[in-house]
Amino acid sequence: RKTKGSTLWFTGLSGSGKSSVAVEVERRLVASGLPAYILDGDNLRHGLNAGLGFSPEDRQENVRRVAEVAKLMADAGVVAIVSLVSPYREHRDAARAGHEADGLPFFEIFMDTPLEECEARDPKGLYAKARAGEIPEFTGVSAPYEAPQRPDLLLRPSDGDVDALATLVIERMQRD
Ligand code: GGZ
Repeated sequence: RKTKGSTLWFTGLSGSGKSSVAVEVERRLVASGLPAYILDGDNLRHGLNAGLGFSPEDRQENVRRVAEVAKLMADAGVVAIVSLVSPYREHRDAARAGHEADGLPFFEIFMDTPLEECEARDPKGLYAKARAGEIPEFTGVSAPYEAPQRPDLLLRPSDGDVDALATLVIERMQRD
């Protein structure tokens, strides 16, 4: 393989901080001359994944499509930075297996922010709506989140602010 692309796969609850860290990692990689691009679940659901809901089947298809796009980007030499709740272990493992089959580096990064903290932050008011029964199958409230058992990197709020977490991600990436 001639390129130096790879996939950084952020998984975690809504409001766990995946996107904030992803944005900072993207900014630093691009500043250092490495092409990087964020694939964010919430954004992609307006375009590529419009029409998909939050049933287990639709989430599987969501994760599958994003994994395929990430593979294409990594193959083209880009660092694909995926930010998806991706709550099912089986679906994330399939994303990893697809990358490994093509010889593309894949890092599973678990934003291990406790539900209570995500819910206290509730930046979009989604947890309040979910608790009120207005959003069915909401991850952490009425749908499962299966935590990674062996993530390539585990990030907790106690590890620091967005800058500190981005540093840990880039260090982990450069270690391989
Ligand atoms: C989880 C939901 C749901 C339900 C809407 N469950 O904080 P956000 O708003 O921006 O991130 C969440 C996003 C999750 O989409 P993903 O494509 O990442 O999910 S998955 O990987 O599971 O397919 C949240 C919003 O969409 N959202 N309804 N029911 N998150």
